[in-house]
Amino acid sequence: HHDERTFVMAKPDAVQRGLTGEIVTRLEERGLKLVGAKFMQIDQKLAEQHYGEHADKPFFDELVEFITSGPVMAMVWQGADATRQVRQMMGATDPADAAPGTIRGDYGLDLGQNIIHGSDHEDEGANEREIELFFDEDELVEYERSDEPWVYE
Ligand code: YYY
Ligand code: MG
Repeated sequence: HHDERTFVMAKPDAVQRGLTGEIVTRLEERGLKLVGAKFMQIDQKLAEQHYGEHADKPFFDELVEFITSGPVMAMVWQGADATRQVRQMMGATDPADAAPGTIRGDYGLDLGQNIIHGSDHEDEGANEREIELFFDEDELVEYERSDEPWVYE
């Protein structure tokens, strides 16, 4: 099925470095479909909710500080196996370990500023939980992209 949705975010470093468009372009060109987008500033509460799974980690405070430090582009992308496919395109969490050709591997050097967030495909339901945290259902758009018959058999 082609309708899996995943949550993606261009982080504050990506916005400041003018990489938002590049991230959108890569996902778009892959054939994934943009179904929601919000340019926004994340507040403390939303940051703590979004990264709740890391609340007891030593890097949590820095992570919250970073993600609230400037605007982000929050997005929902849809497509076959979208969550895992986006994770593959993102590359490893630490850009120093991310393969060239991945978004983090091409644009990042530092673990704390790694350009992009995508829902964890190994965490069942993380995609829908994160989408719900950032978007109301009526902010997501259903439509057919004209090239879908050329992307999917
Ligand atoms: O899902 P992903 O972003 O690839 O990594 P997570 O393990 O969920 O960590 C979230 C976020 O926290 C990561 O993108 C960078 C930051 N971080 C960190 O600053 N230091 C670590 N040792 C691990 C993660
Ligand atoms: Mg994660």
